[in-house]
Amino acid sequence: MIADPAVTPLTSSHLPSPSLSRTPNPSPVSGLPLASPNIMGSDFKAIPLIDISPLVEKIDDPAMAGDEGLLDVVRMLDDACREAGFFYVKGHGISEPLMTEVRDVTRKFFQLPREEKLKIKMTPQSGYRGYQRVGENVTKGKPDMHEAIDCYTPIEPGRYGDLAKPMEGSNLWPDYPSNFNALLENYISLLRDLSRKIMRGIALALGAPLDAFEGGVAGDAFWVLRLIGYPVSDDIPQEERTDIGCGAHTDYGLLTLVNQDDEICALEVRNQSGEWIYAKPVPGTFVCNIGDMLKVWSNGIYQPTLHRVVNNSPRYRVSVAFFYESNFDAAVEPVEFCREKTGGVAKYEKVVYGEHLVQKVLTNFVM
Ligand SMILES: O=C(O)CCC(=O)C(=O)O
Repeated sequence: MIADPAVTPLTSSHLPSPSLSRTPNPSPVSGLPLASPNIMGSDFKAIPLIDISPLVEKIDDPAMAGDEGLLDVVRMLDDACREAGFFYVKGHGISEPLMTEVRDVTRKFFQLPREEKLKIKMTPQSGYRGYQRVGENVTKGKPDMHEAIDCYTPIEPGRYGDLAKPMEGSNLWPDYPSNFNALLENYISLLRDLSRKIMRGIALALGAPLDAFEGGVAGDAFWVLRLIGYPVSDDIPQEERTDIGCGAHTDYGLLTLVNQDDEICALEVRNQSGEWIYAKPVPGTFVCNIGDMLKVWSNGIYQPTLHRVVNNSPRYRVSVAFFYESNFDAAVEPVEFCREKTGGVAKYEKVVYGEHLVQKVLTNFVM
């Protein structure tokens, strides 16, 4: 395990008393805070670590209102979303052996001969699902030094009319490792539920109803899974090499949960001064960050943070990123109560999530 000075565990003793620093809560769940009106963004030097077990255990319980443990988690989520846009979670209920196994099968797949990996090659015909070689993913026009398998919520033909046409289809699963498909399907189902719960906590942190990110916004949340391998630089031919595993970007949806390699420090998050802060591995945690749709919905109260991956280590790095998004056809716009807290004017135009995604996917790959 890597020593971890950049990770600050938050505890309730670090939190201001709601009666001193927060507006009393007018949300439907009494005893929970309403987000304060100051806009996020800071020169954070560390990414907070939050033990979300009270949230995971109680958020679906109708009798949870006023629960102190849950209230603390909600406050910590609020602080983290305002200040860093990133946070680690532990106490999330996904077992560490499962997290490790998911990374292990990913690593085993990437160790296969190229011809084997290309059996599930991503193409426009596959709905942009499947395997992409090092350099095929581009961020802001530059090839990323990673290989990946991209999986998306399956889309039946015609499901969203023309909107989803380029991404229609089912996922391409490799034959080897043989448990890949079953393992990943189970993992996706667990992460969907965990993400729903964290989004309930984020809804409360904003002072919104518990189910604000359900129904027409994310009741049928679209999900994306990227299994990513970052080769050692020396293993990439000189003429193809850049120094960036994944270029600086924000994520498209609501919430991302990254299951990262336990030993390699490579994910970097930019603070307001432009410094890159490491999201060092903390075994057993997910690194979470908020995405573009949450920024639009909250009228910028919570904003996504630029991040990138640079694998300078002499070892191959693996990460598995799960993206929890709005409904594919959701038209996301700043909600009224967030507009009121931020000067009364919508800062962002309405975005149909699926259009945003398709536009990104069509420009993200060179094949
Ligand atoms: O590999 C990682 O740690 C993060 C990957 C990432 O930022 C992404 O796929 O959007």
